[in-house]
Amino acid sequence: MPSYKAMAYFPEVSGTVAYEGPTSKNPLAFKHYDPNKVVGGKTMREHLRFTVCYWHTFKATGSDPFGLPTMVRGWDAASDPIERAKNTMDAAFEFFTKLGVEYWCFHDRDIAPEGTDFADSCKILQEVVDYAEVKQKETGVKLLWGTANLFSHPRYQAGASTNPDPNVFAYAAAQVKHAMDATHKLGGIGYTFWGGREGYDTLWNTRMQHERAQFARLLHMAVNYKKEIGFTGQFYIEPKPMEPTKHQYDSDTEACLNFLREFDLMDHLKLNLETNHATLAGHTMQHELRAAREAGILGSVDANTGDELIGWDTDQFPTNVYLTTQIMLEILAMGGFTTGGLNFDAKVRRQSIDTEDLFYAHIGGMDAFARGLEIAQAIIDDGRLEAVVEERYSGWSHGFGEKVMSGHRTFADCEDHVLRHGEPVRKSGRQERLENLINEFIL
Ligand code: XLS
Ligand code: NI
Ligand code: NI
Repeated sequence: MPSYKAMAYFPEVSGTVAYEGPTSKNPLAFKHYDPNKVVGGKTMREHLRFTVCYWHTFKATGSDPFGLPTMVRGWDAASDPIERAKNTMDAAFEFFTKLGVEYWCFHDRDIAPEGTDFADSCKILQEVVDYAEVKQKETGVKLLWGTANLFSHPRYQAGASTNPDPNVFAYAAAQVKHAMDATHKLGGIGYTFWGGREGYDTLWNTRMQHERAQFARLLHMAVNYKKEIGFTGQFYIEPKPMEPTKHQYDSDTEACLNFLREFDLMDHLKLNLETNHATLAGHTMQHELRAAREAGILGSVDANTGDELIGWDTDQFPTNVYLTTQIMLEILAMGGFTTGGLNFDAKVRRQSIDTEDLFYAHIGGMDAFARGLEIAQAIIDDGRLEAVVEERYSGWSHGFGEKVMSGHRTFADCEDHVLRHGEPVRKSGRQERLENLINEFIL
């Protein structure tokens, strides 16, 4: 990757964060992520497709519902909003390059401030996108996906595409049109729909099915517009059950599957799954990934984690190797990422106020995923886990089981089978043995 000369905002790293191996004590070095190391036939860089998100890493200020911003960033110093946006872009590309990641992603309103009216906002976005295009060319950093922020502005208080007012729907659609143009211009590999306010606060004022159908209309319009402009990137829905709404219509993988099938959108969207959203939905990330993968709609990952006790979307950096192993097992099982990647939709804590904390956070996440990848590949190469599962289901691949699954057996046939074979022989599920087997690779 070509090096990027500006080094104004992150003086703590002078070149690129280096791989120094597991014995290094340097907090600004990788201990496990060695981009060129080959694991299962591909380099770590090719497998993991690390992505830095714009909103948390460069726009988060440390404010929370109870407190003011804690972080003062050099790139926020200018008083002119467009100058500030360009300085932030400089800082972002300096960070991507120093960290050595190949991808980034953004919301339209992260990179460009809202103007005096819609046309003015579009003009500003255009100007910043042109600026980003130059930076991408200079550095070789690519856009994993773009998206539109359809949740921050007060106009979206009752939803964007799911708003009871068609005028708001129109505004949201027009904003998506321009966010798609921006993504297309920057060669985006994907485009994400996260329905922040596409849900309800109370059912007393809500027509749920009507709102779901409105959401589907917006997505169909997006599919049509994609063809119109020749954008070939992958569309994603990012499920989340709640927060800021009480209930979001894209609440989890299985709800999204139902929605996509109901509204004839299965061919057009995959899922971008986020760990903290999975846990908010009362699932594990492993469950969400598995359900999506087996339905053929696993696309990309927002790599973060929640707090076991806080219970909201704390968007923390992932450091748990059990989690990263589970994620990478599913990613390897789908044959690896094609359009997707591991996007750190994660923010440093409110007290982590220095720019160097942004490096520690990403380095930790990248190392945890590098180990997760190696462990997952070792589990696959070892084959014992798969052999146990294979054995467990072996009855379905021949004889009576095979005939049931191919639709050649009736209730009467089943009764006859029971009468001839008697009580089934119970077998252990071997959960503890398998948990120990996984630990063999992790410990
Ligand atoms: C919020 C979402 C958001 C999406 C992009 O919870 O994770 O950050 O990833 O709109
Ligand atoms: Ni996300
Ligand atoms: Ni989130």
